[in-house]
Amino acid sequence: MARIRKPIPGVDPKLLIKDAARLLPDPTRRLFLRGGASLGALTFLTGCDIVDGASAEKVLRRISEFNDGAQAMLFNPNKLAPTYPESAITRPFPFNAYYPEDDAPEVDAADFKLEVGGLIDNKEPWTLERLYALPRESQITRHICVEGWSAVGSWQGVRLSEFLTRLGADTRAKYVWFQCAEGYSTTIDMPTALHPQTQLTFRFDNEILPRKYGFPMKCRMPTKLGFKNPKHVIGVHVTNKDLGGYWEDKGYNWFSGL
Ligand SMILES: Nc1nc2c(c(=O)[nH]1)N[C@H]1C(S)=C(S)[C@@H](COP(=O)(O)O)O[C@H]1N2
Ligand SMILES: [Mo]
Repeated sequence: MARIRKPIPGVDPKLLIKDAARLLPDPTRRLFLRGGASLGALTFLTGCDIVDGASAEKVLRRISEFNDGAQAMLFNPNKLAPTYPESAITRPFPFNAYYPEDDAPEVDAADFKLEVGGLIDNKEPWTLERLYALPRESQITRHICVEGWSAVGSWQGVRLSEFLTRLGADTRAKYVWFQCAEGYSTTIDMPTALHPQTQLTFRFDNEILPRKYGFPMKCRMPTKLGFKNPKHVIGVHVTNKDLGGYWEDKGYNWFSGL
């Protein structure tokens, strides 16, 4: 998120968010403000990337067309995020991290083991071979970065809820914490962990997840902003304690739902 402070020509993000909130009908307005009112959330609501003054105006126009109720559902943890056709996939898909692409961690597949811990029955680490044998699903969804860009990608993996079942996880616990190879981390709420589109992802665009996109696995959740989608996952912990995360510890909105 190094680009977070990059100005968008002709756009004051604070004013845009304020104007958008004013145009939103209740209860969407309340949910928008409570959910951390961000450019990312506006992108998600309207499907427009905010890159200049013209696109910001388009966002406000779209927002003013909203009607009560329908959009409020976007903030509901049980609601599905929109899915897209293959033709909508953004190519090339952007890379983003708190470091340049060349510094993405190199994880050795042969001796990799996913550590699992916390409130679970089966604590045996998982080899990639075992993970790859899990039932697989595919999704084409929009990834939205809080910096104001978004992109549609294609991801394949196992539902996180299915994986948690295999672990014998206590799903009454509050959180799932993800630990990443290069020191990144994030904590998500259990309702998001159990959401049907939350995926432990091994493939991008039907190919083994490339290094830059998070080899050997990431957690994909289209109902959360990009920074809540950890790449290079090496550990999954079920916990009642909020263990924070790389950006959360720097003050980013914890929930960051859309
Ligand atoms: N391990 C790790 N995961 C991460 C990050 C990171 O720096 N390290 N950055 C996050 C942010 S801010 C974004 S927008 C997405 C970018 O994912 P992409 O490179 O597949 O576009 O990864 C998220 N997950
Ligand atoms: Mo991001």
